[in-house]
Formats: sequence, C-alpha cells, structure tokens
Amino acid sequence: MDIAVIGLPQSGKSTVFGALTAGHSTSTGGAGAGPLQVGVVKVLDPRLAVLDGMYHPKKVIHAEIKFWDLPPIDREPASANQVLSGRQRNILQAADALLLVVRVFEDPALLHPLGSVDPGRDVTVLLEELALADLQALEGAEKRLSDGLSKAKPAERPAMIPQLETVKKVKAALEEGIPMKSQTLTQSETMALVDFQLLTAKPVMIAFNVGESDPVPTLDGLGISADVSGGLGEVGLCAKLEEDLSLMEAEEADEFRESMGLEEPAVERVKQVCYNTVGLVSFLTVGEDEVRAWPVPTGIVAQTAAGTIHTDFTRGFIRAEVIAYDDLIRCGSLAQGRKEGVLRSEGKTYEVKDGDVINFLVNT
Ligand SMILES: Nc1nc2c(ncn2[C@@H]2O[C@H](COP(=O)(O)OP(=O)(O)OP(=O)(O)O)[C@@H](O)[C@H]2O)c(=O)[nH]1
Ligand SMILES: [Mg+2]
Repeated sequence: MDIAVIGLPQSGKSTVFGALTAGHSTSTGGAGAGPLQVGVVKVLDPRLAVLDGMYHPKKVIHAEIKFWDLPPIDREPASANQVLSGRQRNILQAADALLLVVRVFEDPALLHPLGSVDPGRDVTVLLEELALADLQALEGAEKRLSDGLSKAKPAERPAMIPQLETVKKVKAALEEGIPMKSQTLTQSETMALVDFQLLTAKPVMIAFNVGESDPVPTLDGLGISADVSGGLGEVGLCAKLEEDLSLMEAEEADEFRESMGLEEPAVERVKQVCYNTVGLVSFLTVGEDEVRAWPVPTGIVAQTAAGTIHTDFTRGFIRAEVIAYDDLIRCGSLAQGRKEGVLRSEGKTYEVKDGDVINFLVNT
C-alpha cells in the first residue's frame, strides 16, 4: 500500500515521515526536481507468527506500507493553472491514500506560510487544493472529450457521450464542494473516470502534528463535517518527539514513553488508521514456502482477491478453499479442518473476510 505524505510548507511532513519510517528510507527519482524519500514500514500481523510455528515456512511475509515524503503544496504555484506539479500529481495519483500533515505546534521562530497556526483552516485549504487539482483535470478532460466528439463520425458518437456526461456531472458536484468519494455514482460512471485517478476519490487521513504539551484536535472539534470531507481518518502525534524516539534503541524508547506517559509508538496508530480509513482486511496464505498476509479492500470478492497474488489468477480462477484463521488454529491443520467441515469451497463471488486462510485453485 502506498501512502503519500503531503501538506503545507514546513508543517512537519519530513519529520512525520521520519517518525514513521524510523530513518529507514531511500531516495528515488532524483531527476529534475530533486530526490523524493520513500520508506517502507512492515505491518506485523501476530497471526503470521502463530502460522510460522505451525508450518515452519522458508519465508514469512508481512504486509507493507510505503510512505512517500513529498515537497510541500505550494499555494501560489509558478503556473496559475496548475496547483500541483506534474510529478507531485503522478505520485498522488498512484497512492492508495493520502496522509495530510497539519501543523498544530506553536514555534515563534518558525513562520507559518499562512501567517498563523490554525489547523481547521489548513485542513480546509488542503482539501480545497485536492479538489482544485481534480477540477483542473476534469476541465481538461471535458475539453478533450468535447473536441473528440465534434470531430467524430456520427456512428461513433453514442459511445463517446456517456463519458463526457459523467465528467460534467462529477465536475459540477465537485464545484459544489462534494469530493468524488462522497458522490453517488453508478458502476459504469465510476469506470468512466478510472483513468483520471481523481484525488478526491482517495481515502484521506489527517495527521495533526502537535507540540509536546498540546492537546490533539479532532475534526469534529474543528467543525469539519464528514459530509464535506468524505469521511477522513485522523491521528495526532508529536512528530519531532516521535522521530527522536524512533531512532533510539527499543528498550530506551520504551522507558522514555513510559516516563512521559505516552501510548504506543505513533507509527502503530498511523498503521491502524491507514487500515481503517482505506478499509482493508487481510487474507492469509500458508504453505511450506511462505506464510503471508495480503491486504485487500473490504468487500473484495474471491476472484478479484486471487488477482492480488498473481494477475493471471483472476482469469484462471476455479474456486477458493477457505478456512477462518481461528478454525485453522483450533483444528491444527487444513486436513482436520476439511474433516470437520470448516474448510469450505467458495466461488468467484465469495466475499473475503479478515483472517480467511485461502488456497486458490486456478487454471493457468
Ligand atoms: N516545535 C516543533 N517543531 C517541529 C515539529 N515538527 C516539525 N518541527 C520543525 O518544523 C520544521 C519543519 O519540519 P519539516 O519536517 O522539515 O517540515 P516539512 O513539512 O517537511 O517542510 P517542507 O518540506 O520544507 O515543506 C523543522 O525545523 C522541524 O524541526 C514539532 O512537532 N514541534
Ligand atoms: Mg519536507
């Protein structure tokens, strides 16, 4: 899962990124506008440790979250008709979710780009920037599609009209302040927009970067309604402190946390918020080679889930043998699970549940 870390200048993005990735990051894409930092965080699933003891596989593969530290969102871009740079846009479009860093900490020595520390305003501003970027993308699309339509042969036109209509509809709603993920669209309308990878369709989480003694604000408390925001995830952390702690030896960091009355490391809370906001569940696979957790969107059906292992598995899907993790542990083996009738055979449209241990039977 890829998460882009964005926010206003000097809000603490790189510090949040450092706290999450504990200094384990690499530069990438150095050409032109300077390198970007990317860091990988493992999502340790305790169920894999138990399965490891049961199967003794060669490898245990946990899910991973990749964080991308981006340059700030410039409120006065060099080019007035482009809010985000092309490169920023590409990374945001490819991301599964966005983590918006909002400054709450006070520091008289560090000027806020908008003149004052005001988290509620900053959340609104950042969401507006995302909406603006989508509006620009849709305006471009509308123009291209209209031009294409006027040049098309009469026989070609009927096939082109629905996409143009969808672009107009979504654009109008966006102008009313409704992000794409809060709009009611049919499946074919959603499909018509897939290629545009709109940013307001993505899950968004707010990371409130607080000072050491600041209370953590809430979106509710800031008066940001879920209707407008499309349902945001939220998490508070003192990024500077968390970054320092993340670089210490684990034992030393734990002592510090305890003495300061801090909860678990921020990265654990952020991971949880990511899973909840993006709406992920994990199915598991077991075997002598590897035991592995596969994060997939809630509600995914078996045939689509098979494709996360290998794209060919979607096409070649025959059926899925499924047992719930708890049942497998209770039975002690798949064979025993089959005997007791808790290992089931499921078809293409079976809805995958968190903790399902699955063996896909495929024709490749
Ligand atoms: N007091 C205080 N300072 C912080 C905190 N988090 C970050 N800073 C400081 O704020 C400044 C900017 O932090 P960065 O993490 O570089 O912010 P950024 O958003 O990545 O900045 P740009 O990429 O330049 O936009 C640094 O001097 C940090 O030390 C915090 O929680 N408290
Ligand atoms: Mg930075």
